[in-house]
Amino acid sequence: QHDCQVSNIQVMQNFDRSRYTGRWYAVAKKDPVGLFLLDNVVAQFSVDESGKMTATAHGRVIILNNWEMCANMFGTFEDTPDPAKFKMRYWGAASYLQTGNDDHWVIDTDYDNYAIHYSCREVDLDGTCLDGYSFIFSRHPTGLRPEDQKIVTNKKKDICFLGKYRRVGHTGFCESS
Ligand code: FEN
Repeated sequence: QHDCQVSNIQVMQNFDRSRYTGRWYAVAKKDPVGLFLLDNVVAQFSVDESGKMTATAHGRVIILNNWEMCANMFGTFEDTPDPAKFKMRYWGAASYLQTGNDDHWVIDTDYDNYAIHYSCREVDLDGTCLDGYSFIFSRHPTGLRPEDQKIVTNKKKDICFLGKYRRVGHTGFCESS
């Protein structure tokens, strides 16, 4: 299970997208190569009348000239044969924000407290992830409950990102937008 092959990574069984809707606070993240969200990351997932999943996210970024901005991002999800694996197209409300099309996998969640997200952008020749990112989400802005911490640590190990996360601070920077 710890061969770090992207193709062997276990995702959430019987993922229920409707239970996943609503607000999630990022409490930790593993960054990809390149531009990303710095902190104050909050995501909001929705499922529309046709069952399609969409999401918005905001987070603090620092653009040229050291300007602090709140990046408002949008994502639409394309289903795959695995209910916990999606393709996510994303873009920003502002034109300077990068757009992309990433994998979006839900590794584990209890829907009410924690969720572990994973995205590998580039798989190496040996099958491990060369460039990827991951969010640890909590329903609580204050962080993970102690009883969820060991589950999350084990999952970080399973996806071979243990030790690569940084805590995501919430200062209220993006709360006004
Ligand atoms: C996710 C789940 C909910 C929906 C979405 C998510 C992903 C968001 C991503 C954001 C990327 C941000 C970028 C910022 C940027 C998974 C939370 C959508 C993938 C790429 C800068 C910084 C500095 C600059 C220009 C742009 O472009 N930042 O000068």
